[in-house]
Amino acid sequence: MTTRDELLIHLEEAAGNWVSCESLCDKLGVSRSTVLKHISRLKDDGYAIESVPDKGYVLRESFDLLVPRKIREGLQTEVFGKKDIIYFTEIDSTNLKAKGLAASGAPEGTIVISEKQAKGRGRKTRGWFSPPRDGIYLSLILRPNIAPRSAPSMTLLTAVAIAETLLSVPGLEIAIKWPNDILARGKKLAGILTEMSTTGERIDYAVVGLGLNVNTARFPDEIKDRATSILIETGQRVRRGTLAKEYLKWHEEYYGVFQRIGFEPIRKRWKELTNIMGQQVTVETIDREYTGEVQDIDDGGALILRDETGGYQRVIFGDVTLR
Ligand code: BTX
Repeated sequence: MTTRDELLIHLEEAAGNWVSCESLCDKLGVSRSTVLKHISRLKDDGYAIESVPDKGYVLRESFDLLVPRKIREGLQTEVFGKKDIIYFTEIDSTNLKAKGLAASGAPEGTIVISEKQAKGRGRKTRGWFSPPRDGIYLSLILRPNIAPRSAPSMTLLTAVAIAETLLSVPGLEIAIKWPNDILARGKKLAGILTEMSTTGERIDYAVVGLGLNVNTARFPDEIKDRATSILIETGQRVRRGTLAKEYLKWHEEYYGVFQRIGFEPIRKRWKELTNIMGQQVTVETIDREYTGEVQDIDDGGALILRDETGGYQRVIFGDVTLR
């Protein structure tokens, strides 16, 4: 963890009490000037830190952060988030970090979370707009005992977990869009990026990244017509920590169902939560375009389309547009 992040965590753990500069120097093993430099940068970045000579520093307690303590408090899971929670105020991409940790043996249930991403990633070479402290940028390490061909089901399972989480937000109407989006009034509220490493017929690890727009008030021009947030949809700010914990709970629950029973109950729930069943769609994949009516999703999470000739097409990956 960086000194800056450790410093913020110490302030947060003081739970609204003053922390002296000396105790921060001791805890972090750094000089007074280093502490002053980091405090000043954190303040510039919008962290609600007050400083008073003789007393030291205090982080306003109501400040909504995703620090490990806030995630652990009242977290209703057995494994997810119960082991390591790797926290950053700033990172390039939580998925990249999680992949590195998974490759060096981090256990299932480890999460990487950041207040901001400088290079948040979407699918292919796309980016994910990740402004500081407005959204949830969280990557979860999984080690599922499934064949790589069933990997898309991990994304669909995650979409169901996010949808269940969001159903509890008053005034929010959501739908799942195959394969990796959650929409509100047709705009993208959340996205999922599943990445994995395989050896032959085995998945070594999967990293499931969630980007959820919570309190984002504005989006860049290029995406403002297609993106939305809970704040924009409901007019209400929501505490990100509460949502992140709910999400981990739902995700672990469905992951358990998946391991005990299989994909079928998740497939059933997914179909209830999507708005694309029976719709005419175009799906753009890397090498071609499919058009047809959405008939189903299969037991591996692939989309089943019926084209104009009455033939069926199975699509594993792509971008869906409603026609
Ligand atoms: P995607 O490829 O389906 O969507 C990416 C597209 O969505 C972008 O090209 C842009 O048009 C639009 N977009 C970008 N940012 C946002 C946003 N904040 N809200 C709505 N639309 C947006 C979706 O990929 C998968 C995104 C996963 C993001 C998480 S965050 C934590 C983890 N770490 C990481 O680097 N990525 C994942």
